[in-house]
Amino acid sequence: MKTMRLQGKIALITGASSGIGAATALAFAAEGARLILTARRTAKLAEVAARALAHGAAAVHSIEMDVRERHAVQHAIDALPPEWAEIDILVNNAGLSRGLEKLYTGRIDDWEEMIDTNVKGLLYVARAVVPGMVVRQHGHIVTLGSMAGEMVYPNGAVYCATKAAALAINDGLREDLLGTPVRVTAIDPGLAETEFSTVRFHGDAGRAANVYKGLAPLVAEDIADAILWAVTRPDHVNIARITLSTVHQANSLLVHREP
Ligand code: NDP
Ligand code: 8X3
Repeated sequence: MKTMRLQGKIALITGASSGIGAATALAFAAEGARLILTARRTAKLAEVAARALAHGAAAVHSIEMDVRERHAVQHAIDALPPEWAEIDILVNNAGLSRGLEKLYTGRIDDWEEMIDTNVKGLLYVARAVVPGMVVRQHGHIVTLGSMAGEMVYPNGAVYCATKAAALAINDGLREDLLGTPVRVTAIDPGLAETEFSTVRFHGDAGRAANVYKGLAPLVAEDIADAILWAVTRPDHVNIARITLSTVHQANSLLVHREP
């Protein structure tokens, strides 16, 4: 009989309605986790919750949450029912890109949305969840960075800056938690075909599909697999950072496309 490696664990995943967050929910579900799924689109969350239960999740608790809403984030964590309050794993995943333009012509509203979500939202969620982990002397935070945070690509300065910030926040958190058993991991994927590019191009699916043309991109399940691996290492092992990409991508700037 298969060992359920996350049995008895509570995992909170932000951005669980789609892509990497949804795939992580299903990967954790198959290991028997109890899942707190959060995002803004509740209908999509409900679909993921049903699939998670079918995959083996011990229980699912869904919360409508916009990570940009500082007080609502704190309230949602404070108001968790006691049986859900002791979060073992936080996957701080909610994020997005908007636009692909030169910095000097970019839309400032796009910048605000990326910074508010990818940087401030990441901080708000960590600030609400991590104190409980310190009190309980147990926990693991997984931050979704990106290859884009390791090397800037043209027309992506602001998105790349938010992901460089995510990496800095993740590294700083690991330093600040030194002396506790709480673990901190950054996951830095390259190109992965999710709703990411459709969101980036404000719903232009044709333009989004072109991003992955001629290559075999990562899929959300590849990244979920890396996250699951990181959180199932022995308690004394901290995976600091995993960078993963399709074999067709060397870094943010170099991609091989078949004609
Ligand atoms: P998707 O667009 O498929 O999923 C993004 C998720 O984030 C959705 O569930 C969305 O939910 C949620 N989200 C966005 N804004 C907010 C918000 N304000 N409050 C709460 N939730 C929000 O993209 P991915 O799965 O690809 O992206 C997930 C993470 O991975 C992001 O941080 C992204 O930057 C990162 N990443 C993605 C890569 C890729 O190539 N796809 C590569 C490297 C990193 P909802 O809209 O329902 O709120
Ligand atoms: C997502 C990867 O290269 O599309 O962070 O920006 S990329």
